[in-house]
Amino acid sequence: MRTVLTILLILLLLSAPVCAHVGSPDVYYEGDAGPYHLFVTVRMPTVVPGVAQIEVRSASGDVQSIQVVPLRLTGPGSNLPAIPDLAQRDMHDPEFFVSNLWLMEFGALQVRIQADGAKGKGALAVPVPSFARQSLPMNGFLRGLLGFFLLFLTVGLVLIMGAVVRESSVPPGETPQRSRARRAKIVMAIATVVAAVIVWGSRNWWRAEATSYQHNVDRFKPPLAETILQNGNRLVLHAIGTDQQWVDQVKMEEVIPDHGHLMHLFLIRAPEMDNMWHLHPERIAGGAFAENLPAMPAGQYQVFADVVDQTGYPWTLVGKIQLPQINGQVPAGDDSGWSGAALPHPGSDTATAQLADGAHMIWERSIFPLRANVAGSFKFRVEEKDGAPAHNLEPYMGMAAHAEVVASDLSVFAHIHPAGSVSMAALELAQAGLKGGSGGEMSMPIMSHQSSTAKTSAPLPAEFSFPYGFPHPGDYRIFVQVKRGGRVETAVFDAHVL
Ligand SMILES: [Cu+2]
Repeated sequence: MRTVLTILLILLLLSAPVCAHVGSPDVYYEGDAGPYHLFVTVRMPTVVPGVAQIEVRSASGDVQSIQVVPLRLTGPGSNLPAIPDLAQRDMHDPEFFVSNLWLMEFGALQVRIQADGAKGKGALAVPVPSFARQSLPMNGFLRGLLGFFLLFLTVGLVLIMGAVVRESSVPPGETPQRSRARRAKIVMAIATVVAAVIVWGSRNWWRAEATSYQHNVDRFKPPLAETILQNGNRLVLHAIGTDQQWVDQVKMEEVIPDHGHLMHLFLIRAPEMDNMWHLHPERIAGGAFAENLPAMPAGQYQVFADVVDQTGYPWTLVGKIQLPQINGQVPAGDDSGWSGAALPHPGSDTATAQLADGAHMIWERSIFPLRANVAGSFKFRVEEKDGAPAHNLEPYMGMAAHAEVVASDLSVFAHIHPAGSVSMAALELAQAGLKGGSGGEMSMPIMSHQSSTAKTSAPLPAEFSFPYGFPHPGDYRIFVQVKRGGRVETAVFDAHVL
């Protein structure tokens, strides 16, 4: 029996399709667990419950052991971690630790990581949005095999019942009495009906399970951003949930601020991607969001709107809008925009982008070519016109830089930061939980929400990096945004990923 189960399990695993892409599910994070600087990658399972792979790389050589445990980010259970798992240390690469964790639940989870080594203990928590990307289809062979077993067991049950009634009390060598044979037929008829009812009930149970699972898959798909233009330049955005449970649970009235704003709205002219706006609409009555658009050219725009719900789950609302030429203001405050060259032909890679005043941003690419699903630290450097490191970088919405990674076919949109692909609001919740929980110091990746008042602080280094991995091969455009001399500037890079 165990071998059959093993075969079934292997078949189930093999039947998982390689990937159907919805965004960028894996989580990349870089931060401090007490005295240890760690790079964390959480490879998310395709289905939930499923096994996530946690990869931890230590920047220094003094981490002896890594322990990991998943738990809810907020609400019941969020401060009651189970006994953590010890991650495996790589034999050939002692700074690299791997662990496989079962994620049992949908929604906002976190993975707590405890590092132990020469400098004592340290902990960090990585928020993880847990969702299933699809229902796994059953392959034909497994279907046939299970069908065969179903028939075999059902027919076997009926025949055995008949044989028991007919022959169990017949001495060896004698034929069963006719009355027993008749009774056996009746019992077999009853057994057939009972077996049919059980099979029918099981089929309904299976279907109900499959439907409720599919419902969970649909519930976590990106919700729709319905946008309308009013009075010539006012954009009003409504979140449209197609799933009733989503509508009941995720309330736009209750979304929490993420690096200083309730919503980060990105408008990208598609398919050219020659215009990109990063705006911050205000919430208005009824859970809608609205903002007066800046001056922008007419065209078809792709809408990506980032919000974080009250449980700490990050949602990207997705939509489209056809806009006429907008005669608005220049973007102000934390709002920013970029206009430039359209997407180049597929396969293009760029490593230098122009900024204002002859300055430029350089992508210090050490890896050629870029490969999908490989975690890396993408380093960027800002240089003045004369090549000297820029000395006037300041925090933009509390961080050294923001980047938006967009696949040329719009199948991927990721808003990332030097701390990684995690939502900053969710990260703050995870940190708060860590402080109230088992302890461990953590550095604060957000310097300050009051980016506009940060002018008095010392300038930021001219170099910064983003931990990230592209989710699938293809062409990507990366918008890297920094604040320099009081002005938000956007550098645009194109990347071809194998
Ligand atoms: Cu950002």
